[in-house]
Amino acid sequence: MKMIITGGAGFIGSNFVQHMVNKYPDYQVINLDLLTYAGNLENLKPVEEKPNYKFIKGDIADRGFIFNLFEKEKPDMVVNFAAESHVDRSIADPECFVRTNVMGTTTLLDACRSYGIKRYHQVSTDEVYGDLPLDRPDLFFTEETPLHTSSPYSSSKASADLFVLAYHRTYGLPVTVSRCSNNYGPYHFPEKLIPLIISRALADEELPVYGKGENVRDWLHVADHCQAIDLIIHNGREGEVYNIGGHNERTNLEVVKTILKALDKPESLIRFVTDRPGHDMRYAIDPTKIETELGWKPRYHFDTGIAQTIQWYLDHQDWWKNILSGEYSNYFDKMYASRL
Ligand code: NAD
Ligand code: TDX
Repeated sequence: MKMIITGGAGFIGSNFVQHMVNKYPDYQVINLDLLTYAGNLENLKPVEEKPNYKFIKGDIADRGFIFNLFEKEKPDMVVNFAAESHVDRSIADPECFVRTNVMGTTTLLDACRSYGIKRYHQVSTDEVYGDLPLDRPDLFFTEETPLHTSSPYSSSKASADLFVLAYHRTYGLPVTVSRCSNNYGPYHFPEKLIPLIISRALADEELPVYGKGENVRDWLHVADHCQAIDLIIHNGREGEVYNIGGHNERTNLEVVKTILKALDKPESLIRFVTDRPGHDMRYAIDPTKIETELGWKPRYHFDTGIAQTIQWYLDHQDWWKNILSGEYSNYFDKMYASRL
């Protein structure tokens, strides 16, 4: 089995590459990543010497490059993690979200059509369903929930999902799609809420909480996401969408306070700032389909998972301090200037 995993130098992709390389020594894993600001080969250190692992730098939206690569490698499977992934960046500058998330996906799909594929898997997000109201805790996203996006990011992801499913119906391409809730865990880029709060709290810096901090996210440990994708690519039915989530809903304020408590830092660091435009109120996944069809169950409860994650950031300060001192160093001042 030869797999191309795109976006394998990012947060979830690098966790998935490590999972596959270690679990399936007889699979050949090719990590294809453009190494944007979010891609980091440090994330692959634990597997970079393994004989079943190879890294290739390239752009999923570069048609000539992708077709040459498929002709040469003839992959059996493609798992597409590559994306622009940060909602705030999509609000500031939507265009590259269309290029990578939509055109990158259609380029990969066209290469799969031309060269043949046993399985194309699209890593999507619960954000394609829009949001749920805070006063209806009985409501959850199922695979039948209509797509109803809020941000340029989620719109680009929903668009990609529609192309993937259209290529199944129109051309019979063997595809699957997974829509997961918010991930947390090792190698999470420090622009996202949890690592941003951990790294800033450790430096006794102000912690920006959008609006009143009452928005709810359904947190899943990245290892549980990887295990779910492993099950879907091997046992999932072609043409199907699978939601992934573990019923770990928390308000943003609860998450921030949990981190402060674990780090023994004062809540006075919290600063309520101007809200994200179009900010989704609540995400909550109904995972019944993947649990009953594929026997998936998350291993991590948020309380233990977040404690382990905080410890990982304490043990790997060089990893995130390197990022904070590099190309990313001006990001906070630029992005938050109008909010603070
Ligand atoms: P990330 O931003 O950490 O990583 C994205 C990776 O894609 C980076 O390594 C980057 O270099 C690479 N990349 C970007 N543009 C590329 C291009 N044109 N060609 C090749 N590589 C390119 O993102 P993440 O948080 O790991 O998310 C991975 C996937 O999972 C995304 O598709 C995202 O939509 C989805 N997802 C994320 C979450 C979450 O909570 N982070 C939840 C559900 C779904
Ligand atoms: O500084 C902040 N302050 C704040 O209050 C940041 C960065 C975020 N927030 C809020 C916004 C959200 O309600 O915290 C929540 C989580 O924000 P993000 O970490 O930016 O994640 P979110 O917007 O929920 O999207 C994430 O989950 C779904 C990923 O980034 C997406 O790629 C994934 O599809």
